[in-house]
Amino acid sequence: MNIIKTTCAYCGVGCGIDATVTGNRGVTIRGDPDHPANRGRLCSKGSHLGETIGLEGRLLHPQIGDQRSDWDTALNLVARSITDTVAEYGPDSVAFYVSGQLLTEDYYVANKLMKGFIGSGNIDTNSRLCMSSAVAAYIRAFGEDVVPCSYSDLDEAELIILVGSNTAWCHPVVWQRIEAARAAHGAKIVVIDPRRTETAEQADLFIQIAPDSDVALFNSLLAEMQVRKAVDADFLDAHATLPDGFWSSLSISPALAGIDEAMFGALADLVAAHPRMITLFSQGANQSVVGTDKGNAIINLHLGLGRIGRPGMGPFSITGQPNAMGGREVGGLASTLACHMGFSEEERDRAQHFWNAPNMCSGPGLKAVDMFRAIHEGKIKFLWVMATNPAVSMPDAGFVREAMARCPMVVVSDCIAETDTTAFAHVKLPALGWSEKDGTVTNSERMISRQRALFPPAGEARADWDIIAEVARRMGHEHAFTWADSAEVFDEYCRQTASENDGTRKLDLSDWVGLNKAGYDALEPKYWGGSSPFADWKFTTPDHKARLIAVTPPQTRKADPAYPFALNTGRYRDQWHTMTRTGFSPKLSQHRREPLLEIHPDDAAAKGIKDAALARVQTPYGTSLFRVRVSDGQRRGEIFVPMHWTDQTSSDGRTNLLPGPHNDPISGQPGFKNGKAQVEPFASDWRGFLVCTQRPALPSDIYWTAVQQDGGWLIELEGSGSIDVDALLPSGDRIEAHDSARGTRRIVVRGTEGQLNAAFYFTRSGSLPPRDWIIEQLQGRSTESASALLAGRSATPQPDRGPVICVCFNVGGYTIRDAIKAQGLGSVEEVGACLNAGTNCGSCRPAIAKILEIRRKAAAVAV
Ligand SMILES: Nc1nc2c(c(=O)[nH]1)N[C@H]1C(S)=C(S)[C@@H](COP(=O)(O)OP(=O)(O)OC[C@H]3O[C@@H](n4cnc5c(=O)[nH]c(N)nc54)[C@H](O)[C@@H]3O)O[C@H]1N2
Ligand SMILES: Nc1nc2c(c(=O)[nH]1)N[C@H]1C(S)=C(S)[C@@H](COP(=O)(O)OP(=O)(O)OC[C@H]3O[C@@H](n4cnc5c(=O)[nH]c(N)nc54)[C@H](O)[C@@H]3O)O[C@H]1N2
Ligand code: SF4
Ligand SMILES: [Mo]
Repeated sequence: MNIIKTTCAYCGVGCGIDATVTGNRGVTIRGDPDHPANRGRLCSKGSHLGETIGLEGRLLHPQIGDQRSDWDTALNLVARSITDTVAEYGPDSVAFYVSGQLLTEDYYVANKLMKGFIGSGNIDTNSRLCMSSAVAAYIRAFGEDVVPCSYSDLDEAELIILVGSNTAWCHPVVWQRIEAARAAHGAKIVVIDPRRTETAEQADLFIQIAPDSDVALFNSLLAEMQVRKAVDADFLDAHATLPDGFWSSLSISPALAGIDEAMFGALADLVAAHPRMITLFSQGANQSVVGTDKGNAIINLHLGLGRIGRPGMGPFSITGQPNAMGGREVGGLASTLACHMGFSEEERDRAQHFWNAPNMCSGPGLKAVDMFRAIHEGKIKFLWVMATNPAVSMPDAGFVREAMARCPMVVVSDCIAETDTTAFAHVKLPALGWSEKDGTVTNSERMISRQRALFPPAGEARADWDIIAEVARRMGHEHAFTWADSAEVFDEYCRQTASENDGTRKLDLSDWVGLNKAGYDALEPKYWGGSSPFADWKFTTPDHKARLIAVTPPQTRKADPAYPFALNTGRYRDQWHTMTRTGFSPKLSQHRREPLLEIHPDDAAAKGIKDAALARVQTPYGTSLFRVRVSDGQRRGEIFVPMHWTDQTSSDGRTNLLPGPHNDPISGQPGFKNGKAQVEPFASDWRGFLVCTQRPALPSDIYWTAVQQDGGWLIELEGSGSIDVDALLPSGDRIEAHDSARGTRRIVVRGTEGQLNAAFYFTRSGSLPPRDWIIEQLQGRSTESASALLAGRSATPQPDRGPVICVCFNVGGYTIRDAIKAQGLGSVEEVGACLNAGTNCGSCRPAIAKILEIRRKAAAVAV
């Protein structure tokens, strides 16, 4: 069998994959044992990539309006539209909104076209929403956007502090590496998060801080270290500069972070005792109106203790998307020019010479939130969206939709035909997806790896870089946009990083220059900047010293009685962003089937909100509906909802109608994690669900969510009054049961060969059957009797396995609980040996550990 080495489509861990093509769009996926980022491991999302690469839902040919078009017509239209818009309104009336899910080659070509040939800085990326605060913090501290660590530092660390990172869910393979460091040499794990996440549950110390109080906490830690005489004065003297009055600007004030002295003392003891300390930070730090300050407060602590540039230590911003870093390197942020250069005259001249550019931009462009505001105001008249779904993922998404609806020309390059964003496109361009595209990505630790094509293009899809280059040539830039393949684009990009560099920028890819196609195809994963780019303690500032930055905790927000809750948002373990790919995987859609509103029991009680009922969340920007999960993992006064559901997957569960456009004044990154909101119970008088092989059109006047399951769909329904069942059900042999006392109605529809086509369960006051068994009946020919199908339970009694914990082996929580009890299992390994659960990708290991813990506590109480 022919193994193709490639890199995972999803997160910034950047796991290597050994893919074996097994036929027409069939593939076996294994972790690449030789890839340094994962050494053979893959999480649930990576393991199930094979389920997401079918042609279902793909955009297969260019489209203009609702009509199928051909490439020539579509590309000419896009090129002419840009040229005409620039001619009439100037270069800044045109904008590209791109993505960390593009390859480096795509990004390079888009950036070159906008900044050197259209002549505007208006290219920004969804990485603005993702880690632009970390970028700004690194630049303030080091003079350049350089991540100073690599994953091997995690292997050597004695203390790993996770700030605003649900690592076990969002970077699972890094999490497994952290756990391995704990197993190998007792590394201590601290989690700092307002929510008790599955990551927090596994921590040695969990600091449940108040939202946005990280600056207060890290300042306090540094001040405390000074009191304890743990500051590294020699390092500071030789390698850092401090602003005047730096030390007196700090205070020890754990109360500001919402934690008590004892908790703070425990944290400070760990910090004092363990020089080999990594602070890994993610969206809880970045997505804040003080995100840049949070980054610098973390970096300050490391610099103050001299904990950087040595094995096992450093302030480590972990990136979200597979190529968020590539975008930062190429210059896909509106705030950088290219290849870690800014907009000084000298740097613009340098880029202009290198590109031989006719229309250099004069300065930075608009950052994402401002870009959509300018579209709304009519200042931007042409928008090209590539590999991102802003109608879902931007804050104040209602406004963003209005902006796109007003924009005279919206072009969207995507792999998927129907997304909430393609709904606004005048022109849709089909892009290659993962498994077809071919190029390079950079992961969180600056490691450049190849993504390789497994299959020929779907339909007429083309590579993003190729699409952009086609448009550029049609705008008259033939000479500057002609490459035979992605290898040539990569070579040009590497040459730009090296051009007039002379050691002024750490980002220097001279080593990769001159690779021919064969060399590029054979490229092995490799770091730029080495595994420790600041091992020499020479930073990219003029004096080569790092800078501590005075940062002060933000003012506490004034209480707003109309919106008394703090609104936090984030991710689920098995869904990726707007579900355009993971949503096709039945396995991945088992873990969370609906978007849940997590709320503290006291708040729920005060509001009259019941577990498993619906609740409405309202902010000054919009309203959404969620299923309630009462959870003591939330702090009082704070709620959490996931970002994933869209108009394609729910009637009202779209989260980003809620957050406002407030962003960090330095980085421009939105504060997605600390909005203000009101929560109210949502009254309904019936609830139901439908499992079906074909998804029907769903009405807009009831609550619904739709996820794919093996063999079909699961659609949850809730509302008031009546429901038009006939519109939801397919034709076929129909069996019905009613119970008017409970207002219960059940309908099963079978096909000509007895196969189950749909089953509908509805109740006004009774309960509904569990979902798993009936979903299983969708697969193949169910031998169950009509009465069993109507009951939603097998005629031969079967144990309820509970919610699926291990998606790889389909093991439910009750099965695990019962096995622990019956067989006295004491560890995740023993559960694995008994049930297989947790032995493949390992993403559910933290959940199994939690069940063990609950069982241990219950046993202790019983004794
Ligand atoms: N399963 C899955 N994995 C993913 C993704 C996905 O969509 N699904 N997306 C990828 C991408 S692009 C990204 S950016 C990463 C994101 O990865 P993470 O940053 O780990 O994920 P989030 O859930 O957005 O947020 C992390 C945590 O920040 C906490 N938080 C909120 N406010 C604060 C605060 O004020 N201080 C602190 N210290 N913490 C706070 C939240 O409660 C949350 O638990 O995940 C990547 N990996
Ligand atoms: N409330 C809230 N909102 C958030 C966040 C949060 O934590 N809370 N997190 C933010 C963060 S960190 C991020 S990164 C964003 C992510 O938000 P988005 O970028 O909007 O999310 P995706 O679903 O990943 O969208 C990627 C799109 O690109 C398409 N695509 C995939 N590969 C390719 C390709 O190769 N070429 C092209 N042309 N298209 C492709 C996919 O089909 C999909 O439509 O969301 C942000 N929004
Ligand atoms: S941790 Fe999971 S999603 Fe991230 S790169 Fe690895 S396999 Fe892919
Ligand atoms: Mo992200």
